[in-house]
Amino acid sequence: MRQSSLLLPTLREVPSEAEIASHKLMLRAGLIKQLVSGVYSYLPLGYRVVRKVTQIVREEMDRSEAQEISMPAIQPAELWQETGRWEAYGPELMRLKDRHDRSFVLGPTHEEVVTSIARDGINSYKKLPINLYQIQTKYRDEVRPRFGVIRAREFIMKDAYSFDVDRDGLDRSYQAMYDAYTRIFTRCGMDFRAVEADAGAIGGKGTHEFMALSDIGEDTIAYCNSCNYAANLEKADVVYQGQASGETSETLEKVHTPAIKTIAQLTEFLGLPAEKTIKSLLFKVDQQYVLALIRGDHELNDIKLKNMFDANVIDMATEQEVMEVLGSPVGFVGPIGLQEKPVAIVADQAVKDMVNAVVGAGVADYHYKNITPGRDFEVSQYGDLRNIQEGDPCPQCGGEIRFARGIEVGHVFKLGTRYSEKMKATFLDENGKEKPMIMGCYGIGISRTVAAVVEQNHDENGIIWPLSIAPFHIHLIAVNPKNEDQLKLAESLYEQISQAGYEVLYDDRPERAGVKFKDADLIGLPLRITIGAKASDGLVECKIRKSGEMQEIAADQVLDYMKETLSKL
Ligand code: 9G3
Repeated sequence: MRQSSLLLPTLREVPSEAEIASHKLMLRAGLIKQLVSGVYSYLPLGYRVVRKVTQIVREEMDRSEAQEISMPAIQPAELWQETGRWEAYGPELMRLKDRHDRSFVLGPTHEEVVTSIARDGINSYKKLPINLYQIQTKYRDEVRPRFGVIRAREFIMKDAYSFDVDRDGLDRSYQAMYDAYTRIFTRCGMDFRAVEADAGAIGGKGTHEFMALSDIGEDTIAYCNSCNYAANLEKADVVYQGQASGETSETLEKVHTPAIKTIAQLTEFLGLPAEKTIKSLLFKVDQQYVLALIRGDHELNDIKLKNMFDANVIDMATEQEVMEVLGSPVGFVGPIGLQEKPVAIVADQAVKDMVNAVVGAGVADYHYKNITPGRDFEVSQYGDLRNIQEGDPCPQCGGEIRFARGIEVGHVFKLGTRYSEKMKATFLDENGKEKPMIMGCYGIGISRTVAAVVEQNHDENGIIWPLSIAPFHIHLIAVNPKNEDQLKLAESLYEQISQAGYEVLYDDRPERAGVKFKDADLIGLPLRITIGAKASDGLVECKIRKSGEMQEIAADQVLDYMKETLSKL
């Protein structure tokens, strides 16, 4: 491709809302162009990368014997009403009406559509298992799109759905997708981890997220420094290290703590460590109020609290609700004297061993000292309700837990019969008995994968594409196309390299050399071949973008050098 004809609007400056490297670089290198907030066009260079990622995904999905289909983005509301999701989702679900005033959604995902295809197309165990997948645009009206295509309102996803006769079959389908994802992200040159994740509203047991490691990742990964344990912080189990404190319970004492509201103020004021205090946090879990107690030096994990009640919705109570339900101002909430109140009291397992702790007294400006759970108040349920912390023991091997941040680029779920039951997608088993199909669903963010690879592969000058998904393999630069020797050698090399089957971007623009080199570093193709003043001696300069390594090569050695060098990238 001649760069003089390529639509490649590189930018020197980027809009201020571009905060992270990949967003800035994808705009500056002319890969994407924002239409409106959270909605992007992929320009030629960017779309070549999307196509490469898509091709890798397609190859590995086909290798796992999944069957590619294409489902509509426009989905009738009736389908979403069958599964109850029409009502369950709020403004994030993009809805529209057609000319007959009928309601539709723009598909954020395709469980309903694919289950309706399975329901109508499969009725015998002989046709199972089957895995249907598509690579298609999804629509989710994110409240705050950010980070470029990483959190966009329209994005490209590969979504796959497996259908099996039983749980063992689902486990096999799930493993096949898990292995395919491992191959896909490896081939994309990504540094990733598969982490245990919370099944969320989807329900079902067992789900993993594939995380691209990155400091700008929105998710926190808890991993073990000794074994292969890795889990999303939402999910990571805390090992209960119950040990009696050995202290004797002192007499309860009400202390005046004027305007002392936070744990920090409390520990300072009373000269006590945070692990001698208890936080009392009021939540609304579905329709009931729950007071969650947690040690002062721990963080409450609201996903674990939601799962303790198998609830759909969980929200922190407002200050007003705290006053209404508990009759206590925020900052002085405590578990004492709530027997008559409409609230369930639960606690993290670490609270069980506490003796002579400090809690809010339930009235402004007072706390209780020498609280002992079980003596001074009842807890209806103890459980693992806190976030794991760095240094905690690994739940798998007892090693030490460390944190990393990640960008979720893939997610594999065991759905079970959540959709097939609601939509009556059944099959007849070998005894002619009607059963719901057992489903799994599997997503990869194609556009998000491109951005994650850029996050992991760039320097101060620009992008450094892994060879496998680079928009072109070679950047061929004629320093001065007006010079006869340079032009002749450049044109002949362009011809030869293209003939040899490499993808070449040939910078034939009448620009200054400095501009060409800056653009080449920004665009980040793996190998740059420069035709300059030494063309008359038949010499060219080769630069490997990743290492910066430069070498002078005789023009007639270029093809051999390329074969050798590219195979090692
Ligand atoms: C919605 C909206 C947003 C959503 C969903 C539904 C996420 C929704 C979860 C999934 C699960 C899997 C198949 C591919 C892999 C992920 N955001 N999810 O269901 F209506 Cl507005 O999409 N789907």
